Amino acid sequence: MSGTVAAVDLGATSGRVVLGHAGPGELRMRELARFPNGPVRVRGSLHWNVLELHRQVCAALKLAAREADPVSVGIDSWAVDYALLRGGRMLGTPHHYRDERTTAAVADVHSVIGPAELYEVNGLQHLPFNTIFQLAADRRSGLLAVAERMLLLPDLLAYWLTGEQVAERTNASTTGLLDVRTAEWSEPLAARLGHDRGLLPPLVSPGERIGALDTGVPVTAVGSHDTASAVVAVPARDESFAYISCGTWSLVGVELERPLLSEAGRAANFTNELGVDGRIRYLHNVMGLWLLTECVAEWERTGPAVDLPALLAAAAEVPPVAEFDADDPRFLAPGDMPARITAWLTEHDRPVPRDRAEFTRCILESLASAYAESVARLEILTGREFSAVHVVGGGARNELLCRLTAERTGRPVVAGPVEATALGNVLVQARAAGLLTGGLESLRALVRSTAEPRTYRPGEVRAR
Ligand code: LFR
Repeated sequence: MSGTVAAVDLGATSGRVVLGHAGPGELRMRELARFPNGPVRVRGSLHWNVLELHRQVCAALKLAAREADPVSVGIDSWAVDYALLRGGRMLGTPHHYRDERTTAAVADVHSVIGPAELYEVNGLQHLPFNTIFQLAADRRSGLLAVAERMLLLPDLLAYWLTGEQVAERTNASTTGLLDVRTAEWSEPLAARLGHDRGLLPPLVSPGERIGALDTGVPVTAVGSHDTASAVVAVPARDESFAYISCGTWSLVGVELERPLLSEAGRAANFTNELGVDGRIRYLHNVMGLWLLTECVAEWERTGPAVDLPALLAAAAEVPPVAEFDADDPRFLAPGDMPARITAWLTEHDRPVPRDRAEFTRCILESLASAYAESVARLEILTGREFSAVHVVGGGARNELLCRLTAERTGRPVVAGPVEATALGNVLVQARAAGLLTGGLESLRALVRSTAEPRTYRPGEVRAR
C-alpha cells in the first residue's frame, strides 16, 4: 500500500509544504508551496511573523487536499522559539531566537542553577537563546507572569489547526526544561525556576496523533525540530556515522542510543538533543550558512541582487584568504556580517578578503575547519571512528563547501539529500500511517535507494 502525506517544513529563511508519496520501496516528494520567512524587527526587537506562516500553511494545505488527498499532515521548524498563551490566545508576537533580550537573562537562570548542574539535567550545550533563557527574559518583562501556557512554534501551528495543545518531544528537548534521561519535563527544574506546572503542555512523541484538521485529516507529530527530521533522512549504511545538517545552522553530530553527559562534552559545548525513536542527537551548533546569507543580505542592501551560483563559482577560483572562528558569538545577531568578519580578522592580524568571492571563500574555509574540529572532537568524546561524513540540507548542494569539508575532515563526504528535513517529516508520518514499516535503519535504507547522494573524496583536487 502506498499513500500521500503533507509535510510542513519551516526554515529560518523559507517555509515549504511538500507532498510525500511513500510505500514499500517507494519515496517521492513534490513541493507544493514555498514562501519566504525571516525576522521582523519592531522597535529593536526581533520577531517571527507567525500569523503569516499560519496563513501560508493553511493555503498550502487547501491546495494539498485538492491535489492529493493526503492521509496525514506533519509540521517541523527550527527549535527553541515559542508563543505564550492565555485562555488559548497568543500573548504578543513570538521572538526570534536571534533577538538579544536573553543576554541579561542567562544570568537569572544561572543564579538559580549553575551551568554544570543544568547540563546534568538537560544535557544541552549552552546557547544563549535556549528556551529556558528566553523564558527568563519574558519573566523580566512581566509577560510570563500572565501566561498560562508555552507552545513551541510547530506545536503552536498544530494547535491552531487542531485545537490540541501538546509539546512534541524532540523540540521540547531543546527548551532546556526536559530531563534528557527520562524524556519527561523536569518538574524540579521548572519549579526551581518558578514556572507553573501548567506552562508546559503534555508531551507527545513523533508518530503520535496530535489531532485533526477541520476536514478530519489527522495531524501527526513528527520530529518537529527540523534537525531531528533531517537526521531521520541521513542515508547512512551503518550506525556509526557523523552528519552535518547544513542550512542556516550547521549541526555537526552523531546519533547515540543514550545521552553522553561528560564534563569534557559540556566544556566543548556538545548537546544531547532527543531524536526520533528515542535516539540522542549528540552534536555541536556551528554558525552555518547564516554567515554567507547575512553577507549577501548586506551586499544586497547596498547594491543589486547577488547571483549566488556565480559567487560560489568565483569563490572556488580564488586562493584561500584567511580563516576566522565561525563559532564566535559576535556572528549570531543579524547585521553587517562582512564588517564583523573583517573586524575579527583584523583583531587577529590576519589578511582581510578584498572582494565578495574572497569573503565567500573565507567563510566556506572557516566553516569547513569548524566542521573538521567538531568531527575530531566527536571521535574523542564518543570513542567512535567515522568512515564518512554525511552532509544533508541546503549545504549538500554547495560543491565547494562539500569539497573543503572532505579535505579538512580527511573523510569522504556523502552529500544529500538537500531536502532531508522535509523527507524525514514525510518518513515519520508515512510510518505512523502504516505506509512504511521498520526502524530508522530501514527508513534510511529507503532514502538511500531513492536519493542519489554524491560522494566527495579527500584529495580530489576539484569537485567532479
Ligand atoms: C536548525 C535549528 C538548530 C537550532 C537552531 C535554532 O534549523 O533548529 O537545530 O539550534 O535552528 O532553533
